[in-house]
Amino acid sequence: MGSALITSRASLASASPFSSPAPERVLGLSDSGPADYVLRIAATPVEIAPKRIVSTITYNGQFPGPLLRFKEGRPATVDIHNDTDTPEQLHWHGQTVSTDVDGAAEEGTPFVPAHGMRRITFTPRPSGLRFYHTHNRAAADLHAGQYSGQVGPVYIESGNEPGNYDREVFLVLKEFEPTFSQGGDMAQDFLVPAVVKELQTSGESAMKASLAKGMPHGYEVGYRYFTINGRMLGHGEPVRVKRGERVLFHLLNGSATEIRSLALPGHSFKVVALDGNPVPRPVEVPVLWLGTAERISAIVEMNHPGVWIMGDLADDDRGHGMGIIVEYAGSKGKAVWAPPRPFHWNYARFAAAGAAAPEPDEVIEMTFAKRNAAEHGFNLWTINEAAFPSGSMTPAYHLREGKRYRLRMHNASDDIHPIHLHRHSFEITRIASSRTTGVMKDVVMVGGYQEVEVDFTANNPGLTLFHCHQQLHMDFGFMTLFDYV
Ligand SMILES: [Cu+2]
Repeated sequence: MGSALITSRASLASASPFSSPAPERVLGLSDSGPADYVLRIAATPVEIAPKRIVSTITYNGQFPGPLLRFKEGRPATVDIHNDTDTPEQLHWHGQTVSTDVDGAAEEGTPFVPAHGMRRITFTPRPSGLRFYHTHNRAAADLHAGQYSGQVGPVYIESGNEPGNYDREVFLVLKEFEPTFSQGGDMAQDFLVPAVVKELQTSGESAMKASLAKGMPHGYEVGYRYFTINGRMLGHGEPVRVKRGERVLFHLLNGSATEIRSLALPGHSFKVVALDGNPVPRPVEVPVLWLGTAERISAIVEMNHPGVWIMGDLADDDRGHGMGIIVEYAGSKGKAVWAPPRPFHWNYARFAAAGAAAPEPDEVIEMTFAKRNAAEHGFNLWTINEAAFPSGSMTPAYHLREGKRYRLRMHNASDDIHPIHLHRHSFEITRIASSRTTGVMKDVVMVGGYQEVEVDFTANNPGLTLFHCHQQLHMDFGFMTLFDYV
């Protein structure tokens, strides 16, 4: 089941024995009728390769969870059943829903009780590639939260889909069997180098002081198995293509902690949407990079026949499964990998040329910092010196409805942080020293010792969670709450 590529609407309805009737049959407006979708959270085995079976918590007994298609603006009802012993939160990532539905305890969303259920009704928006995942805190429990298999794609149709393509392929990237290590993570340098000296000095001196006191490096998470659509490289159905076909890949990084890359030898990706939102300038790139929870929709013109590995640039991760075979009709043989030319990832490539974003009503300065191994061996993360208190949930920032806010983010650590804002989309307005406009997202990677600015309009009242999407970071302080006055 987990190996099936979800490529058509017809396969969706039959994807799981637990699937509800097709959306056409119900409007989702009544409390008593059948739901548009039924999701069931339970511990299940997932076969990631022949005879290699992992145990994890999934949606509807499959990994990834079923693709849910909605129509933008048309109310939908979803029944969420929880067959586990742990109360759960199901977060509708990237949608502008209410706090009651969003799926974050910090915003006050009720839990789906253990061995219980919740019915929710909401109006799906905005259109494009979204997803759903658990929003539970995992802390030191590597079976909980996003370390589990609770991830599934959402596509919200607007009738105005970007790009010109022959068919769609949804791919969910995900690792299994996490373990802790204490070696310190290797810095990744795929972003445009734009280090701010003061941030680097402050981050490096804090780390040096900690190590000088005899502290070890804080825990990091590594994985044993790597999969695309729940199958290790070479063990799932290949993406079967024909010469001349234009395939629209919808990619989702469903990792708890990892940044992923993807290349397809001899081909390039024309990026048409980031986090589900059409980009002003769809340009071709040789590599895609996705921070935790980021999505990319990209068209590949199939003009280089063969049997290829579409895989992660990291040999070790690809060697342990992070890839999928792309096979042309009529081609045979062993799948081939070749690394792409060196390339820096920069959201600004896809931005509108020459325009400037409107000035915000208010600028909010945020500095991110790491306290090495400060919390029982885990790194503690702070925003403006404050770690999010898991006990109390006092909002740190107060917004006025209708105003435009600019978050000026300064990263005083060497880690890349995929920063996420709930229930709103934001516009990237500055990366390092370059102003940008028109790129709308809900997650943005802020590079080590780098600066990024994003603007958003306060147009969805209620508590709004802001956090790093790296599970280990969000669980240990890297969160804050906005509220509306
Ligand atoms: Cu982070």
